[in-house]
Amino acid sequence: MAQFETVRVPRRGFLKRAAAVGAAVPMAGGLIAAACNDDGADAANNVDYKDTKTPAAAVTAASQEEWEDIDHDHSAGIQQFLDNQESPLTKGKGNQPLEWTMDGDVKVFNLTVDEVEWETEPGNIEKARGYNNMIPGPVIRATQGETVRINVTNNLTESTAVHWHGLFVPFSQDGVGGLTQDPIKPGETFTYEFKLRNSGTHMYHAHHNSADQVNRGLLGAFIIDPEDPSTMPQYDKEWIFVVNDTSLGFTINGKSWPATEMFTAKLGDRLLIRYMNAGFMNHPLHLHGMPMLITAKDGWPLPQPYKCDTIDVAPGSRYDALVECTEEGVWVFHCHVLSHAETPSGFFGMATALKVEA
Ligand SMILES: [Cu+2]
Repeated sequence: MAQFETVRVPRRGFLKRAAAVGAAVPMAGGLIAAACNDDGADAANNVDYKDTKTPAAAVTAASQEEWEDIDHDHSAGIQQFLDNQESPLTKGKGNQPLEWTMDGDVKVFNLTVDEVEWETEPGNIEKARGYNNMIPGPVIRATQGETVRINVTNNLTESTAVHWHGLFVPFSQDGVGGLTQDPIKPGETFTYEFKLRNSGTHMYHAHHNSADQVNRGLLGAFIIDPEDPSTMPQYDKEWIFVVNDTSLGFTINGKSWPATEMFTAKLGDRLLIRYMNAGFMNHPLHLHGMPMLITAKDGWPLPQPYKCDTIDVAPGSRYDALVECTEEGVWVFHCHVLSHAETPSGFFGMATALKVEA
């Protein structure tokens, strides 16, 4: 592991960092960073910014870095991020809508649980797990009152089970391996079926060896539109915003800056952000430029919505936030535990932007 006290991040460290981040592997529920110390000089540059001990290290490194290098690296990172919006710098994209078929009145979805090689930032490929080979998993969407059937095929090398996080379901369908069902063994398919009783921003995720399975990618959004649309705010655009940490680094929708996706809205749009956290840590997510109106917590409408510019999303929780896009610009959007989002080399990890254009 890199020794933070002696670390300096020179200009070339900007690219070097990607390799260092890729070297961390989860083990026994914790994190062991194995830097690519192929030679002494490179070892000094291999700062693992994913490590939770980073803040002091970042400050030390900053004080040792030439200010011109800091400026250069910040600009270079922002340029990479902007380039990523024109042409993605990494392979793979999560949160894609999940197709369904109808069997009578039942909406039928198919999920596979897969071992995946997932590129979180340019050149950094992690041994991850994903539903339908993507991180976050595909978005399951249906309307309150519908009955859904979800066929889950386990392609992992270990057992799994799927929990429907936030939904009213019969006990037998709650997806806790060893409690509500036998775990789904490698190669097996298990079918869940239940009626959607409560609307809102929910999730599905592994609930078997879950500290490892969820943290390495087995989580997706489960959006249930209300039967009566007047029970939630009207919106023009929707941004599903899944954060994660530790095993795959600090990510938004499975990607780390500069590979995170910028969201574009038009001036005057009402944007609904649906936050969810698959990680081990709280992430106070901060949008520049405009306030957010928090309208729901864990899928339940708040009796008294409130405005804020930073919303602390705890593991497992969801928030609905409405943004009136009144201010033109490219507004940075990042976790305000700043060690999850910035280093002396500029943004990394949990950072993106909201572009509001005329
Ligand atoms: Cu954070």
